[in-house]
Amino acid sequence: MTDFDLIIRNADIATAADRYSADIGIRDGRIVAIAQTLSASAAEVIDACGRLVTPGGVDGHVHLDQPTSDGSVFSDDFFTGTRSAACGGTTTVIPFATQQRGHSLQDAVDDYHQRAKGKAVIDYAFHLIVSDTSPKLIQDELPRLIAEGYTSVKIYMTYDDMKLGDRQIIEVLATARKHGAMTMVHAENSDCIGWLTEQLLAAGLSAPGYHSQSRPMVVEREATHRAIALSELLDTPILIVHVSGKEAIEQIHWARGRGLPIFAETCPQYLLLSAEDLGPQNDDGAYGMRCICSPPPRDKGNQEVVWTGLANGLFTIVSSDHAPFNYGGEQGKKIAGPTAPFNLVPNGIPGVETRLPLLMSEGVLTGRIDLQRFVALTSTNPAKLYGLYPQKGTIAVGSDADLVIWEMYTPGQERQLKAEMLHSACDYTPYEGRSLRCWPAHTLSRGRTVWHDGVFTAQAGEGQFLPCLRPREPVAGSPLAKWL
Ligand code: DUC
Ligand code: ZN
Ligand code: ZN
Repeated sequence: MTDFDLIIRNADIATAADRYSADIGIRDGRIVAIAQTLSASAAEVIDACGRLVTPGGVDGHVHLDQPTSDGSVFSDDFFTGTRSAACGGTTTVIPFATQQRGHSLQDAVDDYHQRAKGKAVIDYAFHLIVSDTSPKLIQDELPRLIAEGYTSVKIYMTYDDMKLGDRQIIEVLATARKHGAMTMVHAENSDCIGWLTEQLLAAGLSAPGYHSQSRPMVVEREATHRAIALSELLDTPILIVHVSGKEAIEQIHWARGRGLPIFAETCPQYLLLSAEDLGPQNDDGAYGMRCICSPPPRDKGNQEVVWTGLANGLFTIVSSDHAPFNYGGEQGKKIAGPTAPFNLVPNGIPGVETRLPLLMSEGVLTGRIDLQRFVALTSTNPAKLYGLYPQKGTIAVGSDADLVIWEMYTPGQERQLKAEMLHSACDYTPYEGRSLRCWPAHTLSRGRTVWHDGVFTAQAGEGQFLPCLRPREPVAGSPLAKWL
């Protein structure tokens, strides 16, 4: 009988707060000891050889095997999507159980559990997407699901099959406040997008590049401001997801200055891609479809403001918004045909595997953000925000042994990112050809090796569902009770 199942020796540990050298002792999938030197015995020893070890990534915004309204099919299911996550150092994903209008939220949750069952290779929780706010949902279903561990709700201010009006948003925020849930908001003004799209199409401007012009920054800025105002009215926190640039950041900065509890997420596409990536880049004119996502990537100036927001603490989390659709075939980006107008192209790009290596390469190793900030943004903060901390999101005694051992490439030995290196079922990466300065050498999920030296080693179904704690205390009554 050994003391530990596994010891990781000579780890250069980085958490959101600290950096130090130690051995990590693991038993039954958990970290049970951290010491300068562990002299106990173990069934297995991994020598980290002084390499950097960070907590496994927590990706709080991932779309896997989600039903769609246009017949398009997400290229990743729970097996390929979580495999891709693991190979890029992410050990927890939170995809979305999506309510279809006219159906219950419980149906969405049941269906999503079936889709995940026997497939996920790393641990996962579910956010809820509310697209229909019947009294039954608001009064019974949502409170019950929050109590059962589905403690975050995403709402859309755009997309015809998903969007909620302000009155409906208020209903959701009131319920979130009362029951201690976190509300995630996709902030874009639907009517502005609808009108601009009609004008562009009427003028014959339908190529992928016009997607950006149909959703200019003002559209995001207005909706961001409105979401903040509704959050203030209801006295409850919100997270603005996938913030793309300066004007939305200015709104969030203003709200924070008023002491409002506004959290913000951004994604690698708003740091590394721009509207130019949607433009025509080869003969078939459809190439830009690959980078169609919403909000759209902006320009270099906006990228810089987003980088600054990472460094100065404006952003709470960096997620991938992994929403993979194949470029080839007829079920993905080209569901409406190879020359379809931009408004009929499925929105979303892959990124769950590249999130950590790109942010480490382009953020930490260029000096734009420090290592502690990197860990906070990609692991600790999402775990806290969504009620999974300290089981997930840190390296500490009692936490799950979700760990990444990094390989840093020596200068001059950088590698080029290629879609064929990745483990998603998606047939492209929008970051093709980018220089990588590092990649996870080893990913452990609850002490199991799931990725090591270029080999994926996990089995489908080894990932576990994680019920989430409430991110904050429920608040009794309405903030407007004094008027009622
Ligand atoms: N936008 C979203 O809101 N979700 C999925 C992908 C995208 O581009
Ligand atoms: Zn969204
Ligand atoms: Zn999304």
